[in-house]
Amino acid sequence: MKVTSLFGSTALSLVSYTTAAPTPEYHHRVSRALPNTSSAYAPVHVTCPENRPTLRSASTLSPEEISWSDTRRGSFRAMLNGAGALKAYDSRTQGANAKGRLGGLLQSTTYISALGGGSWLLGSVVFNNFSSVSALQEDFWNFTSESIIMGPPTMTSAEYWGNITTQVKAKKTAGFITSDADIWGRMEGYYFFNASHGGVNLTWSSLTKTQTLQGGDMPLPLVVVNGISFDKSNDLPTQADPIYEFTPWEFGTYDDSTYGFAPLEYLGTRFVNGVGPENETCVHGNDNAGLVIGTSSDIWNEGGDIAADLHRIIAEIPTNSSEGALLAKEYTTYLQEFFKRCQLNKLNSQWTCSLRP
Ligand SMILES: *[C@@H]1O[C@H](CO)[C@@H](O)[C@H](O)[C@H]1NC(C)=O
Ligand SMILES: *[C@@H]1O[C@H](CO)[C@@H](O)[C@H](O)[C@H]1NC(C)=O
Ligand SMILES: *[C@@H]1O[C@H](CO)[C@@H](O)[C@H](O)[C@H]1NC(C)=O
Ligand SMILES: *[C@@H]1O[C@H](CO)[C@@H](O)[C@H](O)[C@H]1NC(C)=O
Ligand SMILES: *[C@@H]1O[C@H](CO)[C@@H](O)[C@H](O)[C@H]1NC(C)=O
Ligand SMILES: *[C@@H]1O[C@H](CO)[C@@H](O)[C@H](O)[C@H]1NC(C)=O
Ligand SMILES: *[C@@H]1O[C@H](CO)[C@@H](O)[C@H](O)[C@H]1NC(C)=O
Ligand SMILES: CC(=O)N[C@H]1CO[C@H](CO)[C@@H](O)[C@@H]1O
Repeated sequence: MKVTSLFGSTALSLVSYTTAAPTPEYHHRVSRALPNTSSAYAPVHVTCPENRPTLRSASTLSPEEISWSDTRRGSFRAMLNGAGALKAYDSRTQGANAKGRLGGLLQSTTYISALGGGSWLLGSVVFNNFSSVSALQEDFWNFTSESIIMGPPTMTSAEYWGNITTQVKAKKTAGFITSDADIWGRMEGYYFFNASHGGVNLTWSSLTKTQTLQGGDMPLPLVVVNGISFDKSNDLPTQADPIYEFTPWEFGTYDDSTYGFAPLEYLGTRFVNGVGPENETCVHGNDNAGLVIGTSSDIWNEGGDIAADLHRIIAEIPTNSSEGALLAKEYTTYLQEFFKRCQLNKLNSQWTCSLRP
């Protein structure tokens, strides 16, 4: 069972460059906030932007990423684990800049990627305006509750589950696929995003609208997801299974099976030959930040069945969570659905995709 350990699986890696971007001055206790997209958890159909969203082949970096990378430079690579490591590498941590210490490595890093519990840490840091781990420890994190199932100490379990259920139900009612990852991601939202309603209206793509990312004042956060086909969802992923990634701009994979990326802000839009059709709307708000980290940490297949476990545990909570339990049971994985509904024509590299129900 993974639910009782908040950092059940943690993987975090940094890719650094030799020439550090200038380290900006950080204050530990500034108000942390982000612009966001929709006000509720449910994605919405919107008029597509003038430049209709398109899928792209994975043969190059995204144009946005190429231009962003000009804001930070350099060339070495490190693989590290956890908040302790992050803290030690952060020039804002007291004592981290002393002789022989590693403070500043984080500030000179270009990419920071995370999987599973590592993505909770990464999400918490970047969605609180690239707060330092020290600031989060002082001002926000509180992992004293008995388990993540009971909710943070600032709310009752009934309020926690009532709100999560309402949010996920709104998405389902709006006609979108929901799964255990939605519930799981909402749970994490209340622990890791210092925003109202557990950051219900934070989208991963909204990072691109922050001054901190635009100005190159933080590394590019990448969330990695191990894919596995639905019929093997109770097994561990193998080397043959694809690895997907969320960047602030895109979602996709370099894996041969797909080898392409979709614009994250419009995830869920139907694409025909790689473009959102002229006569159709675009889906907006499907890249909820909690859902992104919930997807990365949706690892219940390691010796169990996340939906069944969640269903059982939620049912044991002394609150009216029967609806939450029902929602958790519907464990269609949305990534699965996404790629089940995507067809790549290998001859012309054109895709037809849909994430709509
Ligand atoms: C984000 O952090 C930067 C650096 O500390 C600060 O200048 C900025 O005001 C913060 N933004 C918000 C919205 O708190
Ligand atoms: C985001 O959600 C919070 C809480 O519901 C709300 O106060 C805020 O206005 C929302 N922001 C936008 C832009 O909808
Ligand atoms: C969390 O939000 C509260 C209230 O806005 C603020 O006082 C606190 O500094 C925030 N914590 C962090 C780490 O940003
Ligand atoms: C966490 O919450 C509990 C219960 O409200 C409180 O007693 C404790 O002091 C808090 N811990 C931190 C580190 O804020
Ligand atoms: C839970 O939802 C209720 C109703 O929308 C709201 O009043 C309350 O503030 C929410 N609680 C949290 C902690 O977001
Ligand atoms: C858009 O036009 C295409 C081609 O005419 C058609 O197949 C499709 O059903 C239309 N979609 C909608 C939502 O009307
Ligand atoms: C609990 O949820 C169920 C399912 O929505 C509902 O029918 C029932 O009225 C709720 N019970 C209470 C006490 O709120
Ligand atoms: C403050 C901010 O950047 N809000 C944005 C939220 O997302 C919508 C849709 O992309 C934008 O139009 C807003 O500018």
